[in-house]
Amino acid sequence: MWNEIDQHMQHWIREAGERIRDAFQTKLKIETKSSPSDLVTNVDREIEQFFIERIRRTYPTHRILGEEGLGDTLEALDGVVWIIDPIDGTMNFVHQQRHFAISVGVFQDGVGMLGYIYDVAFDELYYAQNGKGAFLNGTPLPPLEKTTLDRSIISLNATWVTENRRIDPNVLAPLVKKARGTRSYGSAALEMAYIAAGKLDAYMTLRLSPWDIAGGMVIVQEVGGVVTNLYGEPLNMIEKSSVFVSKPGLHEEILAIIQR
Ligand code: 2AM
Ligand code: CA
Ligand code: CA
Ligand code: CA
Repeated sequence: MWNEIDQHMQHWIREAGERIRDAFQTKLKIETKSSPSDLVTNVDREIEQFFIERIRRTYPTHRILGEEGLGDTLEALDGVVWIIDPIDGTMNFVHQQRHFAISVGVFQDGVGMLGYIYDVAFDELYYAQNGKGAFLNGTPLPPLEKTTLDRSIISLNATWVTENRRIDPNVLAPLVKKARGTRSYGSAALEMAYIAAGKLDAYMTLRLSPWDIAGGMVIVQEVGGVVTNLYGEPLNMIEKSSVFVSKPGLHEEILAIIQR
């Protein structure tokens, strides 16, 4: 069953990517949601609808959780649930026409079975099937090796090291100081894909929704990366949470610093 779903999805996600690239030739309708930095466009909604139509036609018993709310309202994760972020990194999509991704995770009874992150501008499809490995455009991604903070690039949003209402900047400062470098890409999905591919070593953020991380979780775990909240606890795919994704070894080292 998972191989069959994967075959459909490989086609659907590339077709959706083509539609997004075509949309660059049109005028985007841009709106704000919860704040001036929280953007949504007509393309976000159209791409979510694109997946929903195909999933419903092919798998009428499956349920769908999508960021733009065109799917189902879910209270639990029983059965097969598709968790979809049609465009992760909408601000990058609007301002930069790159560094955004389609992110999809397929879960069964709360367990991640398939994960997809499609970097549309670069035509790079990261995907994984639980127990079968992770791939980038068909090439297997090797297992992640242990590393240490002083050899690591960590990804975090600069807002968290300024005064804010979620975390004491003094907690993160020693981390930023000790790391080899820091980055911020503005797409949680791509940041997780980069960890799976070994391009980043850790990623942390204070409040994300299931659709931001569902695809990435399957892909990262498949190569031996660790995905928890900032307290080191497992994530569930039904509520918002902080997120901390890292190579093995480094995960323990960073947790020890931020929990000090
Ligand atoms: P989005 O583009 O799908 O909304 C940006 O740093 C990352 O945080 C993106 O993955 C973005 O996903 C996510 N994000 C979650 N909530 C957000 C919000 N309220 N405003 C902007 N980005 C948000
Ligand atoms: Ca959004
Ligand atoms: Ca998102
Ligand atoms: Ca989105």
